[in-house]
Amino acid sequence: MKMSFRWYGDSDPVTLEYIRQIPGMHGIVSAIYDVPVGEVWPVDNIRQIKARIEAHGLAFEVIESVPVHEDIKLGKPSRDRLIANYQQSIRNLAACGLKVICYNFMPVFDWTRTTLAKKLEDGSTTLAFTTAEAEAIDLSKGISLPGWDSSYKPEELKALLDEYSKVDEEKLWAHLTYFLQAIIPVAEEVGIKMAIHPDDPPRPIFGLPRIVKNRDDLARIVKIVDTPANGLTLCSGSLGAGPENNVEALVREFGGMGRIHFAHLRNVKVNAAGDFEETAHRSDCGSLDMAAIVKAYHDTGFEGYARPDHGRMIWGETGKPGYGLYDRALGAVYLNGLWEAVDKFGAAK
Ligand code: DNO
Repeated sequence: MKMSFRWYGDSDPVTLEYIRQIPGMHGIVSAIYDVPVGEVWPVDNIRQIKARIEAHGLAFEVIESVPVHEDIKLGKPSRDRLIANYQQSIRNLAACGLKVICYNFMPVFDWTRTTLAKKLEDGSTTLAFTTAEAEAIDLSKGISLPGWDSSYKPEELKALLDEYSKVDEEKLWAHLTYFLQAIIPVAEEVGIKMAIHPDDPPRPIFGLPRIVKNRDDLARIVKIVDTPANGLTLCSGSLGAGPENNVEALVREFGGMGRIHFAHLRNVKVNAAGDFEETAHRSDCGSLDMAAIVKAYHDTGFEGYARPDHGRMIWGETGKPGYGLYDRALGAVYLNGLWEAVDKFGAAK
């Protein structure tokens, strides 16, 4: 398991200098943030960020994310040009030594929370989601959410939602299939592993279709193009917020098939209705047994990349919700500790 840390580039208050001081840190997960969605990522930009990261003694082998343009998800005629650009970005990233590309296929909204700073008993704050609050959001007034790299103006959002009103789940599956059939052969040829991120939360929101929610969706995806280059980012927190999902079992099934290339490891406290708040990484803080999940990775011989996912805000830190330094660093050290313990004392017979 290669422990990694997400870094948002120069605008990130968490610096590479700090990240390299976290024990057991292998590398950085990042992206090119100044190329518009749908355009090709130039080799020069990739080389520059890679050189900066490597100058800090860290590897740069994972991209999160190369975003998928909405026209591809909508299946519009313009998708062929956009897919050709995506293929070229894959080639350029491979030429610079990148190994894994994380992406998602969520219409319009990436990860969604209804509260960014819910106060916990210990005084820390965390991200949370309730369906009741999500349903109360009036999309006609526009919306700005933390997962977005850019927020839409109300009229743009309305136009996009209108277009999606004609796309049901099966259409979205067809559009994902078209995309994967075009990009996976390119990824395979140049030695890149694609890793789709699950929907977060793992259910339809705002009436939009979502198709990466549970075991059956993941099983269907890996079959669309049945080759290791068509793989998964297994996000314990996203899938774990679906009461029907057993994350440990998912790791055993898809890790056992060699299809998990990137592990997002975080804990959530979730109720039977799927409302949840994010917690510290330790098992006793949330609903997920993180030790069992890490052991499942170990048992399946996982050699891919992992990162502590969101953290709470602790010790007075301010910054990008979910992406402060302290709680994520604690998470990384805890997860590496679990791994070391399983490795030395708990390996499967
Ligand atoms: C949230 C992240 C997601 C993820 C994308 C992948 O914190 O895990 O935004 O980066 O869904 O494309």
